[in-house]
Amino acid sequence: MRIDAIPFSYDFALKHSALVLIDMQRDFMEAGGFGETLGNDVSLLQAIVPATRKALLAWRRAGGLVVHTREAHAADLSDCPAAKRNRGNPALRIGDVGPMGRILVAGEPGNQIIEALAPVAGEIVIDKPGKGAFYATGLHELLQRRGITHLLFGGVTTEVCVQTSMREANDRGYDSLLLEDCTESYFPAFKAATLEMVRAQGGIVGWTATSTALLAALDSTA
Ligand code: C5J
Repeated sequence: MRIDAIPFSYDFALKHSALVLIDMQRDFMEAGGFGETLGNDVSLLQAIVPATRKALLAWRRAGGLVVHTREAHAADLSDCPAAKRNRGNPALRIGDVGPMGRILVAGEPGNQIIEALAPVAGEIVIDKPGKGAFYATGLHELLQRRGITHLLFGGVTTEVCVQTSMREANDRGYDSLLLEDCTESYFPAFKAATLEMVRAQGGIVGWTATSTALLAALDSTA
């Protein structure tokens, strides 16, 4: 299959590819979660839900592998270094009790993926303690076992966990594409800059494309 992408077309075989949705969790997307405790306007992120859902449903229909990640810490915070927990001056820190349970702690209501994008049976869900999806998760080994070589990314936030995961993927040899309208930031300028950074210099990290271009590619082989 071929997607009309920047800086040039992105060729992939569905059976060697995965759609990776980064951290589409209530903690980042909804009021009362981690994103809001950091002072962000979380409503900005809601804009990508319809396009991301459409892409997810089309990818599922085509039979592609789906990976969801959650930024999630153990209840005892043994996987949350002080360098992470003590950053900034948030109203609530990781592990504190908020309106949706303990902030960024695995199993809490706020840590769940939003309903519109909830995983279904057979999809992979990775709990990650860091910003990158490959750090301390076993994701690379899992993808290797399945013969995955190409990753199509969406999720939040563009310049933090999405970009970190794409760079990790690039270092591990995956051809990676970022779906432009399926990723969002609390800072529009950071999203725009990240898209540019990913695809600059001949695609130094990877490709970007719209979800419409992905849907067209999937349709062309249906
Ligand atoms: C952040 C993320 N922004 N998922 N996490 O702390 O991007």
